Amino acid sequence: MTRLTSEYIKDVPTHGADLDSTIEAATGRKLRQLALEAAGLDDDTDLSVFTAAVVPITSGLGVIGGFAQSIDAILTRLGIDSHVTSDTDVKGFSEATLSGADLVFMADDKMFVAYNTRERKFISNHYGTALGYAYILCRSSEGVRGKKVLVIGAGFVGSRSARILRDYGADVTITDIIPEKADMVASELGIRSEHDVESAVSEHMYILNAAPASFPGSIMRPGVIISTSGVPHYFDEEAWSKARAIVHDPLEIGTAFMATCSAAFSIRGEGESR
Ligand code: PYL
Repeated sequence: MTRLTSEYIKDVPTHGADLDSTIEAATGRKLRQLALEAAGLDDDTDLSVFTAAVVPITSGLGVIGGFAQSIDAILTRLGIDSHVTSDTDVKGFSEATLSGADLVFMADDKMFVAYNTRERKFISNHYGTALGYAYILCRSSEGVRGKKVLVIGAGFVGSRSARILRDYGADVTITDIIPEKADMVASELGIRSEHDVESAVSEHMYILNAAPASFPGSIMRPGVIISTSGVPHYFDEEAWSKARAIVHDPLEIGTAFMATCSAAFSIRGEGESR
């Protein structure tokens, strides 16, 4: 997992409308609606009944400037009553729980979770990101059932995305710069693996990129749809002109799907941590 930087997330608190217009152009829906749908919740679900606390965590490489504030802005955009705790780490977590927060968001260098204090279950950013980018790809292509879909990256997010897309009925191929990783996930999920990344990109119209990859537009097919969580993130001019949609953001999509899936534990009364 690539560690974000303050520079990379500096626009998150204010870029909501821009991100929504990109997502709406690709899927016909805004982010909040997609995140509710994917969590099995009605479009008119009132998330303002949930309070959330975001706890800055100083362990490891420490706090990322603006990270907690970005999460807070994303949750507020969803309609959740959110705040950043005044303390960090364990003291911050105790402040969150004593304040009665329903959802606690916190991230160290290894994991970012949304913990539902009512149900004692959590949703990881790996899962929220995998679900978010897979669902956006699915909605961007009027469904992926029976369609050839390429997943680039066989790490936490890529392997979970591949499973979700397979379960949506897609004909999934997975690839990774370490071929053995792709082979292992392919064998576990009963999907295909491809060792030649460039050849795989040139053969697919639907791509979920979960790696810090950047591939030239010259190998892409016109009209390709790319749902890409990978950071760093770069596509050349030819890629932008050829693609029907390239959906990316460094933090908001994964966080929004974490939030609705975590709230769904309380609303639907079912589901397990993941
Ligand atoms: C959750 C992001 C998505 C991509 N990479 C992940 C990352 O950068 N993780 C590290 C997050 C550290 C946050 C820091 C703070 O400000 O609380 N502990």
